[in-house]
Amino acid sequence: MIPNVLTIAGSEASGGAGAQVDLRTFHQLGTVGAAALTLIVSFDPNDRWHHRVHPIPPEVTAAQVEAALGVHPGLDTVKIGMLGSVPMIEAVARILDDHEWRNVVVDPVLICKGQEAGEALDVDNALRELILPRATFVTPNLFETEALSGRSGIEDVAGLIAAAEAIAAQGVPNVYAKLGVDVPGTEAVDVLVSAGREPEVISAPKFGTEKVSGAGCTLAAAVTAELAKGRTPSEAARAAKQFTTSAVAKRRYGGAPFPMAWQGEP
Ligand code: PXL
Repeated sequence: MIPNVLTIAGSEASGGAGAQVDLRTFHQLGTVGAAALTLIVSFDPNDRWHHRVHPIPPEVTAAQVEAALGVHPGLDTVKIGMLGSVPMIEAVARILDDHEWRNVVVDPVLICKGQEAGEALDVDNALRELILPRATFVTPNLFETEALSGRSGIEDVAGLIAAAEAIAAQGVPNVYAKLGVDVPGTEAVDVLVSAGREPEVISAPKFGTEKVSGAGCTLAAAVTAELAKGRTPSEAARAAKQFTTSAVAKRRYGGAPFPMAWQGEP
């Protein structure tokens, strides 16, 4: 049986991030993807690639989830991507409560260029209060790790583990935190903190020094697919790291100043 998986995420029209990346990753890793959209992002090529964010009404997102669950009754693995607003976060918390999910993978996307800082703070608090306690696996980048743990100035793996443990202490069974490309060194270093296990350091060589659009979405979607296939959190994390490293190595350049991760064949 090929497992079904669902992403609840934003659309990014160029295909370099969000639901488009999730669906490609799900497909590439042998799962059948469904997608419920939360918002629509259109970069503005005439205004420094500013993200124009168009929200979708939360009840429309809930209707999409209802449709996906109706078609795929065994669906029990979901990835949560960019939610963008407090009402959407509240609606997704209800969606998470109204169905029995085995795996809830949360990519805690806090801000995207173009959002107001005040709005981002509200989203940060609502994610922490309403989504984190319902997650089985979260995948914060460095900025999100600092925001969700309340610790700033993380610059090495020890600091990353301590912050991931602080997030885990908020009731998340698996926290996969990423130092990212901006921290000096030749390796892209991540950590997995899972309840009842020693922290694991998962690292791979960096390919270049620039940020690659969709790398974070790829990682979280790959974890989602691997968990749906029955892998343990540690196995899923390692497989996802390998898949994401490969997608970054195969990145594609176009008219934007940043490349996008590519999950398919070269
Ligand atoms: O990479 C974060 C992200 C997630 N989801 C959507 C996005 C972005 C960044 O551009 O547009 C829809």
